[in-house]
Amino acid sequence: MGQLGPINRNDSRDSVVIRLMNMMKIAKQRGAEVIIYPELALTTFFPRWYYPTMKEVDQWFETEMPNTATQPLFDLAKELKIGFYLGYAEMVRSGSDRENKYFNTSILVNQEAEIIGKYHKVHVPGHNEYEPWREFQHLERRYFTPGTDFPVFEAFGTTIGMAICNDRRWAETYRVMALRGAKIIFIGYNTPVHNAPAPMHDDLSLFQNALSLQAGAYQNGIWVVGVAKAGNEENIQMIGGSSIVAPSGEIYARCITKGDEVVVATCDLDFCDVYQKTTFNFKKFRVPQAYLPIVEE
Ligand code: ING
Repeated sequence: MGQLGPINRNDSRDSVVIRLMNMMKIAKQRGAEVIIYPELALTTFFPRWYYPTMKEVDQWFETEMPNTATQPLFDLAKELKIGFYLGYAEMVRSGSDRENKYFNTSILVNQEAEIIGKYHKVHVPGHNEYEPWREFQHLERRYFTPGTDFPVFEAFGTTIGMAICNDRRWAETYRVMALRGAKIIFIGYNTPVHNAPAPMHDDLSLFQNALSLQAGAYQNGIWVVGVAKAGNEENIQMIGGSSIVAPSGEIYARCITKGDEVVVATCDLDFCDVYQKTTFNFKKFRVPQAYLPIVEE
C-alpha cells in the first residue's frame, strides 16, 4: 500500500510523482510485487469545489497516460520490476470538446510498466449542482461520468479487480468481480471525515470504511486492499485507515498515519479457498433466482 497524505491545490503533478516514486522504492525494498496508490492520486480532491464550466475543471484531468508528469513513475516501475494501481482524473477526448468524457479512473500497470487494465468508477457519489448548505461540496456527479462495468484482469499470477472509493460501500462491487474470478481487489479512496448528508456519523467514518472493506473481503472469500489519500487536505480532514483485509475478514495490515506511508504484506491467495470452497462456495450455495431485484432499477 502507498497511502498518500494531503495533496494541496498548488502541489504540482511533478511533486506528487516524486512522492509516489519514493514510496515505490521503499515498497520494492520490502519485497513488494505491486503497490496500490489512492483514488485521484495526482491531484487534490477537486470535487470539493464548484466550477461553473468543465473548462475550469480540465486542469485536474490527464488527457493521456503515461504523460510527461507520470512517465518517471512508469520508468521507475519498469526499472524496479514492480506493478502499480493508480487513481487519477481521466479526460477522454472525442470529436469536439463538447463530447469529451471525464472519468474517475484507475489503471493497473504490470511489472513491465504496461497498462493492462483500466476501470471507471461506477458508484459516483455526491451531487451535480452547488449546494450552499454544505461545509464543502462533493461534486463528483458534476465532473465524472459513471462507469458501467467491473472488469477483472490477469496479472501478478492471479486475477485482480479494481474499484474506487464509494464503490467499496456497495456489496455488488465485490460480488461481480469475485464471480469473475478476482482473488484480490485494489481500491483507492479519498474520504472526508465529514459526510454532509449524515453529519451525525462523522465519528463512524473510519469504522464504516473498515466495515465496508472487511465485509467485501469476507463475504466473497477474497483479499481487499483499500488505500487512502489522508490528512488535512485544503482544510478538509480526510480519513486514513488504509488496510489490507484477508478473506477471513480480518485486517491483516494497516497504515497508522495520515501521511505518505508504505505498508507491505504477503497476501497468500490460497487462503481464498478456505472460504470460497466452504462458506462462500458460490456454485453450491448461491440462489440467483432469488436475487433478481438486485439488477432491477
Ligand atoms: N468519497 C466518499 C466515499 O464514498 C462518501 C463519499 C463519504 C460517501 C462518506 C458516503 C459516506 O468514501 C468518495 N470519493 O467516494
